[in-house]
Amino acid sequence: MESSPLSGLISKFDINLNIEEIYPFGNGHINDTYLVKTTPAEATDYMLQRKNHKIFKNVPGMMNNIVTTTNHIRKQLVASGATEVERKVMTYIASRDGQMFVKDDAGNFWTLFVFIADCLVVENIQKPEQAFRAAQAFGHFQKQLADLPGDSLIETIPNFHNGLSRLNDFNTAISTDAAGRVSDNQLIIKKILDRSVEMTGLQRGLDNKTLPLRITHNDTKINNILFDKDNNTLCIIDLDTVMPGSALYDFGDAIRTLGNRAPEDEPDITKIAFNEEIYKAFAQGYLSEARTFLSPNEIDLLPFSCRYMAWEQAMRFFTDYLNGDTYYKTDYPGHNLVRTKAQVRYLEVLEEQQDVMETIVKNS
Ligand code: GN1
Ligand code: MG
Repeated sequence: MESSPLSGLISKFDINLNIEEIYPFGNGHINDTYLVKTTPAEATDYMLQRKNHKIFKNVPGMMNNIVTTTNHIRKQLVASGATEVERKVMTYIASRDGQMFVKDDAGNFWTLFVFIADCLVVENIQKPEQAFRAAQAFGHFQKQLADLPGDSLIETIPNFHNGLSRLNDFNTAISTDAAGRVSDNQLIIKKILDRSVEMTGLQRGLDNKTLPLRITHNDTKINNILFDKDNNTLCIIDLDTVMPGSALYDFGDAIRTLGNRAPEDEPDITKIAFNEEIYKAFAQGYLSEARTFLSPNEIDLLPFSCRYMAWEQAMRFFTDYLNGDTYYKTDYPGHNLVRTKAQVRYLEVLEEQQDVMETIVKNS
């Protein structure tokens, strides 16, 4: 058994493990994640995660959201006679004192959950079939949570996808200009502001209730789905932001990464291009699950939601850049600026594709 500060932390969870090795895992922008390898080789491995409590200011509330939703999904899986339930929904381990986290001496919150073995995380889908299945999985996830009362969950990050509030933060970052980066980037600022009236329409729709509030994932990047080796979807992961939101956020955020032939931080913006085939497969897969509960208005707005999420993400990356890179982990100086430019370019590409995207949704 390895002895380290991390194994000391793990011993505070209500489970006895023979730890072989603990090492950093994955590439999230917010939390720190470790794989906890155990012996014997066939024993279940675990993931240890330090939650970023500067971003998630109410970790107990967030963990309550996660446990409420995973228990709800688990019950449905069991009731429907599903096999291998522990591979289809995340399982969190409580601490020995009955909390869903362990707090260390420095005030950090740690969580422990079952590692789902023999699965793949995909960073960039190329096969339409995979996109279809990913979309079904996200649509199914929303459906599974449709009968969970929204008031049982808190807003993990208040106003997370609220375009009016994000725009406000962006304007504040511009007027504060904390890192002295405004003057060099007037064109980006203009491109974002030029679209603000159209884009904030989504939030106004939620505020005046022409768009319904549902329980949504809110971070449907493609790397938040686990696939098995036969390309079947297993499980939706990264549940930190599961909370009340719009179904449009989930559709749009998935296309933000999936519909783009280049990564979200592609430095060469000439490589940013729309993947129509993948978009079509995704729209068909999503609607195969979600058509039963979406309103006609929501369905009409699916293509718009992709532009919205690219706009919002451009603004979030750029706000962080202007603030001096305090939110997202960055790999090099200027990373947030590169990300912003890539998102703005992708937004323009989506605008060029608007008619194509609308026709595909109408025919799906
Ligand atoms: C963050 O940590 P990660 O990569 O799952 C962010 C998402 C952004 C994403 C951009 C809590 O997600 O909202 O879309 O980076 N999560 C949070 O890549 O802010
Ligand atoms: Mg993630």
